[in-house]
Amino acid sequence: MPLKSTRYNPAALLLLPLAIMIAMPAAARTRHYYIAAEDSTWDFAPSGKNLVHCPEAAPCDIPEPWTNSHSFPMTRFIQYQDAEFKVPAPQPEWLGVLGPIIRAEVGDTVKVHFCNRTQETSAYNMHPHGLRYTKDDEGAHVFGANSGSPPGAGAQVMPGQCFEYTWIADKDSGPAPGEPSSKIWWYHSHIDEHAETNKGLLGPIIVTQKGKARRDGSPKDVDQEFVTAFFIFDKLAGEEQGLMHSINGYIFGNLKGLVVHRGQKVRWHTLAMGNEVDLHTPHWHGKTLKTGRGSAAQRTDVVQLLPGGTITADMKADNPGEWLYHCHVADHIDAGMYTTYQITE
Ligand SMILES: [Cu+2]
Repeated sequence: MPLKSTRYNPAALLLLPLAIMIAMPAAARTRHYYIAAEDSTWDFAPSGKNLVHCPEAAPCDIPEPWTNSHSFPMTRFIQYQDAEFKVPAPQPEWLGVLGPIIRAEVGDTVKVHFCNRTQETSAYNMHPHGLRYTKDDEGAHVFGANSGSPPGAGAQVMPGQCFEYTWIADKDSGPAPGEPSSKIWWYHSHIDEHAETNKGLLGPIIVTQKGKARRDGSPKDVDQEFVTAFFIFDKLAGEEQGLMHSINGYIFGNLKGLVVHRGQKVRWHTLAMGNEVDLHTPHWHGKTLKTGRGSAAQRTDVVQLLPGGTITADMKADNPGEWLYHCHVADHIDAGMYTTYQITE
């Protein structure tokens, strides 16, 4: 019986590199971000209106004491597309006052080129939650109480100066097995932490599970991710008319752009920051959501946040309409901590 030919097929050989590329997880990347701290003015209600709830007849002005008290000086993290910090990077409308979303897939390195471009005399820095860093890249001005060690090199970035932070998205930065495929963390300035976050120096980091990320770092199994931060900014030393009960820096429905299409899988990352009054309970009308995966999954339409905390929940957007999205704490509703999201046909 003749032996079967074992000659190789040249065409198959040509396809081999492609097959290997498809089978292999994407190589770890180094992702560069150019971010500056800058002075700005922020309007928590640019329309001047309550765009969601109008118990009296129109015009639906922002109620007192905030009617004419919703625009204040802020300091914010602004992202640029280039190393010269000339071209600002576009940012989704719904991200509001927050700094840019810093993304990584587990295994990636994040390099943040940070410049303090404020006109003030204060130093600022960038401190990440969740990612791995050395002391120099901690971005926090603290001495070691036990060893007496000094703050790291990136602890103070004076106006006019820059620092390059190197942060690693290692396995422990990514989602655990019972969590969704991407995970949210805070970053913020950390010298006079409360004063600086209250000025607006805060933003999100999203880490996607290894092998589950698109090229831009977003999770492949989700159509749209939203980040919503619940934070009562105190702009007038505790006076009521300076307490901005905001979602991403907007009050009374002025947060716009939370729009998805019917059938999309939507991931909501919720965060809180602030003081003991910043216990928030984001509540979605119109749809329930799922936190966790597999046996850790729970169905809910309200999540519980404390300062510094984060919770991620997934929604199947199959109920078209425009739905209320608000903090469920009674005082916070009165102060305008709400907006709407929309599921289009
Ligand atoms: Cu609240």
